[in-house]
Parts: sequence; structure tokens; C-alpha cells
Amino acid sequence: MKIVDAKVVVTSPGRNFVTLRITTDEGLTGLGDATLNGRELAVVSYLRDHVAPLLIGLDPHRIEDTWQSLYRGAYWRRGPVTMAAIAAVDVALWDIKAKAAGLPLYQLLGGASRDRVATYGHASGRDLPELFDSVRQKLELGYPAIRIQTGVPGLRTVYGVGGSAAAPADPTGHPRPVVEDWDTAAYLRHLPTVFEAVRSEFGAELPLLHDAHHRLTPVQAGRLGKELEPYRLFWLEDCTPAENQEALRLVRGNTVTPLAIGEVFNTVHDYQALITEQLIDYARSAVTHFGGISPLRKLFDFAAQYQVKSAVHGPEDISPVGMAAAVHLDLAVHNFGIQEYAGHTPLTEEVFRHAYTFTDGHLHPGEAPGIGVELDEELAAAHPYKPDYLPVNRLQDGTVHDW
Ligand code: GCO
Ligand code: MG
Repeated sequence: MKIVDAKVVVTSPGRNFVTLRITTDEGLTGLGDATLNGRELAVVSYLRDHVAPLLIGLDPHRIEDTWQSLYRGAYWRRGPVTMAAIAAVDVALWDIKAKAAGLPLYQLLGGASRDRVATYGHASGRDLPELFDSVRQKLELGYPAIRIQTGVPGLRTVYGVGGSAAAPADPTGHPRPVVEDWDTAAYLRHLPTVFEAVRSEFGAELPLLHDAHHRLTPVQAGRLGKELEPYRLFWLEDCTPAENQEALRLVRGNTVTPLAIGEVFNTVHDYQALITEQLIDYARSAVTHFGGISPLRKLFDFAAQYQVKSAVHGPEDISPVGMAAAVHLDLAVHNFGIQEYAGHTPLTEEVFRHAYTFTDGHLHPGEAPGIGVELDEELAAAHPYKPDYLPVNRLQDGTVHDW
């Protein structure tokens, strides 16, 4: 078998998604997600201008060899643009291999290690009544675990709470990032009171998570973890800026609140100290930003030796193609922890029809050969790319802070 075409499809059924479609001379096609939120076109160019021409004529079965030649051959290693592009190729080739075998991908990854994949959903509110309503909605959908994000008194906007205001446009009509505001002291005072209220409303058993979105210093994170201990969190995520692995030593030394990190990581090297020193409990990378199924599988196998579990990143900006790949991996790896699942808009689900199902808070990849996703290219073309940005965050004196 030979690759005869590699096409990049950009579509915006509500938000931007980048998809690679590889076609073989036997008529098999494979899909890979290459969406990098807010910097989408950089990956499109990487794939279209630099990678797609190299794929033509290759044997699609040689996944590891293709992966290594794209990674090592570029010389300029790592980084989200490179690794999202390589991820799309890797997943599309796994999709083709599994279709050629007539099997759902999870069967090629060792088969199912569990019956279904537990997820967590996002609950948020500007105040407690709004937050409690949001938790109830997620419980009605069957989510077995819930992430809690809350407004902070005195702050207009906080990560994860409500939709951001529409992005302002510059005079040419190009959007500008929304500016959100932040006050670490106010957040640290407020958050434990929210968890106390949620525990007393919803009881001791519901697994609760929280995402600090890289905003704290190690000392602040250590204190927060300690103050949240009475509420027994499932995890505290991205408590400090993730690129500094050493920071987690101080946090870990000061709290037994479980820690999760990794959605902005691209390779195993970002995790080295975190895993070998057992500084985290959950590894959070997305198939889409970590170079694909091949390296993420290796990461989870490495992490398993240190009792670190998987928790694949699954926000709205991972397309159904990236989500499908994640669910196959989740079903197969032994050290599965939990899967984030935010779901997609009905229009997105029409553009990407998928075999995976979400029932009672649990995902299953389905039994369709490959990853089980079909891309409706006509509908995709009817919803063209729209420039957009993630927000930026400023302290109350105007200083830029981590978002
Ligand atoms: C999460 C993440 C996301 C990111 C988003 C950026 O835990 O799901 O923090 O919400 O902010 O993926 O594009
Ligand atoms: Mg996060």
C-alpha cells in the first residue's frame, strides 16, 4: 500500500479545527487532528508546505518509521506546532492500519482493559447558586466526576467560568484577544470556601477536580493544596506554570492533594522529573499536541512504572478526531485514570460523525474499523476558518499574568 494524497482540511463549525486526511492507493483514508487553538494556521502550513509532500509514496503501515523521520528529520524538535503536525500524521496512519485490519483501533493497542471510559465534566458558576445548578446539570448527564471552576468576588472574568465576552476587533476587522483579570490573593481566599460549600451540598463521595491554569507560585500552590485537603479533591490541575518541573517538588512536599499536569507538554522530556520523582499523579497530555498515539502510549507505559495515571486532555478545542483517538487509547492502557470530556456542538458532530458514544458519563470508542470518524468535507467547507485567539490575563495593575 502507498500514500497517494495528504490533504489538510480547516473548518470552523463554531470553532476552528484542523484535520489531516491521508489517502492510500487502495482507497483507504485516515484522519488526524492537528488543531492548535489560537495558532491553527501555523500547523496548517507545517503540514501542507513541509510534511504532506514527504508522505506521498510512503507505505502507510510504517507508522513508527514515519514518526521518527518527521521528528528526527526536522532537526528542530518538539514544540506545539511541530508535535501537533506529527500527531495528525501518526493518528491518520493508525486509522488506516486499523481499517486495513478491519478492527477498531483499540484492538491494535492491546485490546480493551476496561468496559468503558470514565470522564469528568466541567461545572462552573459566577457564584454558588449558579455553580450548584451547573453541577446538577452535569450529574444529570451522568458524569461520574466534576471539575469545579468559580468566579472570584471582585474579578470580572475568570478562566473556565461562563463564556468570554466576544473578542474585540481592530480597525481591519481582525479580532484581538479578550482581556481577563486576575488577583491571586482573592482567588486563594475564596476557593477553599467554594469547595467547602460544594462538599456540604453534594456530599463526600463525588469526585471533584479543579484547574488552577498555571497561575500560582510553588508556595501559593503548596498552601492551596494543603487548604483543599479536607475536601479530598480528585486532583488539582496545572497549579504552577507547567514548563517548570522543579516547581512541583515544593508543591508536592507540602500537600497530599493529588496533582495533574501536562496539557501544554509535547514530549516525554517535559515529564521526566515529574514522573521519575513521582511529583504528579496524572499525566494530562492530548493525543493532538503530543505527537499522536505512538508517543502518548509510550508516555503512559513509562508513567505506569511510577503509578502515574493517564488523564487525556479533552476540551472543546480537541476535535472529535482527536477525541476518538483518545478514547481508543483510554480503553486500552492499563493505567487509565480519567478522560476529560467537554463534548462538541451539534454542528461539529455533523461535520465529524463518530462511532464513539457518551452514555451515563462514560465514553466507548465503538466497533467501527479505525478510529471511527467520518469527515463531511462539503459541510466542513461551508464553515470556513475564522481568526480567533485565546484570552490574555492581566493583574489589576495591568501586568500580564499567566492565562
Ligand atoms: C482544560 C484546559 C483547557 C485549555 C484549552 C486551551 O483543562 O481543559 O485547561 O480549557 O484552556 O484547551 O485551548
Ligand atoms: Mg486544564
